[in-house]
Amino acid sequence: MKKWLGRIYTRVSVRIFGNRIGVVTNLLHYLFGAFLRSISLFKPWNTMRSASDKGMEIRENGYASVSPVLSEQFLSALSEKIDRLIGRPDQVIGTHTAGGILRLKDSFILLPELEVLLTAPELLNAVCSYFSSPFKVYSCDVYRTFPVETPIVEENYSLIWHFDNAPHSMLKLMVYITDTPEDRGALTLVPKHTSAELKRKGFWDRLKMDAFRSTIQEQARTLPGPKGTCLLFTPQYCIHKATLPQKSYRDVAVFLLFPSYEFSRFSSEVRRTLSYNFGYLANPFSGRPLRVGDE
Ligand SMILES: O=C(O)CCC(=O)C(=O)O
Repeated sequence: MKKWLGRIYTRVSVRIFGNRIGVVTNLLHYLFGAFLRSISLFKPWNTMRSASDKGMEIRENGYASVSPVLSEQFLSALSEKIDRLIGRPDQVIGTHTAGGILRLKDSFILLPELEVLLTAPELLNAVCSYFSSPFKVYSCDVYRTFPVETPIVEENYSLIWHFDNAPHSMLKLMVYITDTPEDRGALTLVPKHTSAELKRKGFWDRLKMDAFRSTIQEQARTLPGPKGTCLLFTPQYCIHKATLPQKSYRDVAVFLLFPSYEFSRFSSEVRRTLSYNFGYLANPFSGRPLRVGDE
């Protein structure tokens, strides 16, 4: 009985909201959007709308790629530092190595220079144009994926095609810290329009995808790029998956972004909070996170 009710709830919620994060959380995010739109009448944000056509691209396709925004020197130094930190067993969550993933603990505390990425003008323009408002950073996550002969998907469910279960307004920023050609773990996704069609036809549960597999594989796009490439995408609208590199490894920094009436400021306390926020922003008014922890 409980299982049945769960299934009905999923079907109805995915049909209405496109996710299953709960009615109250969805309504809070829609209300917050309306609040931002109403106060934008008194703030000069609408000038941002035409500032970047990347915002338009994200709206239309569900994703956009912004070319490396930082110097080669900065990116190499960052990459070497991450490599050193990931080499320290006390600094990583190593429990999912059978899934080909190692997550850095305290990412934004140890890597305050990541702020430079978030404040690069090309990115600011693209994100503000997408949201038509300033934005706040909800979380920061730095991880490495690496080859595993037979990965255990239960240790890394990102390896299976999926939608993220997240509020409509969330935007994900993934920055390649290492050069990421197709065979080194580039992200793969299905553009928003086709993904929406598959969601309408019933694709939601990543463990029940057989009927959708061939369309997903036909329509999927792999997004390679040199280090510093910034992928902005809406994982709740685009079916996507991780692919382990065939050789070497891939490091990324991932930030979850939400529209806001002001930009985040990154004090050491804020960087600590962002390093431990996981899931999604549960309440955009209070800033309450869904989950706090190491992963
Ligand atoms: O690491 C990747 O390439 C994709 C990760 C993923 O599935 C996600 O961010 O939801």
